[in-house]
Amino acid sequence: MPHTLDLFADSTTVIGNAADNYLPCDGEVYYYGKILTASTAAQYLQCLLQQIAWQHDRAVIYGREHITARQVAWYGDQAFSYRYSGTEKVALAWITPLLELKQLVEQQCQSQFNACLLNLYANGSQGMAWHRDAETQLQAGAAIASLSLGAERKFSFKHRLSQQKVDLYLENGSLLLMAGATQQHWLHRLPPSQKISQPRLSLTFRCMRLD
Ligand SMILES: O=C(O)CCC(=O)C(=O)O
Ligand SMILES: [Mn+2]
Repeated sequence: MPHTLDLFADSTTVIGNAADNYLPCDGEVYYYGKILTASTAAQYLQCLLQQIAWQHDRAVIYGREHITARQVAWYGDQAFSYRYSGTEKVALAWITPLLELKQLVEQQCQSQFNACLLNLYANGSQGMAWHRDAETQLQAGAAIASLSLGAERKFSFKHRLSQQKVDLYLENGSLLLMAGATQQHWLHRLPPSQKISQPRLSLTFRCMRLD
């Protein structure tokens, strides 16, 4: 039996508040803060470390294949194929803890998602370079919600034209929503930090096109 944490029965969630748009123009980024208590976040972190089918990612950069230090996993409503950075993944079927977290995230940000890309960074030496999530297989303009578990990490945005930067910190158990024209106009990254020795896991809930 998969281990499940009954989120809604024991009031372990916190209602976030995402009043402010962190971006000054050309997109919308809402930070809800912590939507899970520390103990619920810790339980989900342990549960997902064990139950997710983690794999090192392959990326083709300037024609050469690299194996990324971080590990990833791809789940969805159906066997969605997702191609990015020269690699292709086929979505696995949801497992119970992921569906619980999806339900919570959907409730918080009043949006529906049909897939989730998970990233696991073993420590601060691992991160993600500047990029945007604008693949044609994603529903154009659909929001992406990112739930963070584990070590707090800096997250940065950079405007593609003006190069203006916006930084924020993603706390353990927190939710971030990227919406509107964000992916069109802004890049984002998870910068490395040698000071961080603990793991962090992100669940990025997405909307794949159905055609
Ligand atoms: O780990 C994060 O918070 C960022 C992940 C991300 O940008 C992505 O999966 O596209
Ligand atoms: Mn991204």
